[in-house]
Amino acid sequence: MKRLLGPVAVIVLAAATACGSNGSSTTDDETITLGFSQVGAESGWRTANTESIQQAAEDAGIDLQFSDAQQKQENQIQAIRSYIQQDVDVIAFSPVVETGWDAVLLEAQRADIPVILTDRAIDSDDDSLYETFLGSDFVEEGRKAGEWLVDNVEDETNVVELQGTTGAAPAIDRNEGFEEVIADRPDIEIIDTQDGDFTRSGGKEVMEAFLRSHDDIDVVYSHNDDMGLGAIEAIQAAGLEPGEDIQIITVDAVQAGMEALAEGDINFIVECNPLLGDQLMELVEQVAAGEEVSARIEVEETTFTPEEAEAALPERQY
Ligand code: GZL
Repeated sequence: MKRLLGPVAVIVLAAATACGSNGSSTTDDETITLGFSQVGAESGWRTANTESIQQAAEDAGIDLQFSDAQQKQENQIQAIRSYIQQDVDVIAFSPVVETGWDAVLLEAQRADIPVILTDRAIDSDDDSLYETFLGSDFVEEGRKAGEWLVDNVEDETNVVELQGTTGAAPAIDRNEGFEEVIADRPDIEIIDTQDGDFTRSGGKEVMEAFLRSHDDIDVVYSHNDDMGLGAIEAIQAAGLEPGEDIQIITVDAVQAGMEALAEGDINFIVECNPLLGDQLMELVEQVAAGEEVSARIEVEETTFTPEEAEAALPERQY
């Protein structure tokens, strides 16, 4: 279905497809086709995000063309170009890094295909290249992590930071928010920081290197649960007690992270909500109908202590 322009759009029919979504269906011309380029499958958060998007597309009767970029920008650019070729109604994607998108988004604009950013943002001077951003405030997530640390340590504290993928919005912003808060505490110092690529194996390798380089680590600040879980393996292999000898703060609050938090291997988790599917499909329908949408839509999220994780686990959706 091509995008209805302006007031002409009276009723947008989200007709049921002949069978499931993900492009396997033969669809009538009233069905909206969404081209979605996902970052990859690097973490528990990403898996939950993908499942949310796929389920929501099916529920909304939207024909979803889905691609996994395996955390490579060139794969996302290629996927977006293929959606332009297919002349989909809407393109949505989670940009693996913040920069390098203007050219391909200009191609989508020239093809009159609206673009929605989900999860991660881009750094561009031209905000006409996309209709809206749906996701979290990563700087605020970093501040929440810093606030817990400031409230829970009294004296000299050495922090090592497991950063997410270099150039990714959550990595840049979670570092910014955390540093903003600890700046007021000269006794809290980040003694080392390195990219663990948001993966469990990356977190383990970087933590092993940190432990070889430093014998005075007090706290790990990990930009996601998966790298934090890898750090736990490295800390245990070094004969140290995670959560005790070395405290751990992470971001996401996926199932495995929350279980480690409840067990005391992690001390505090800042939630980053991956369940964007339903809101994304509502935006897709509005944008396909030519309706105006807010430029930025942020999702609700909270924080967890071990006790709160224990209580929340039975009801968690991811
Ligand atoms: C955050 C998302 C990040 C998660 C990681 O919205 O982009 O990417 O925090 C994931 O787990 O890999």
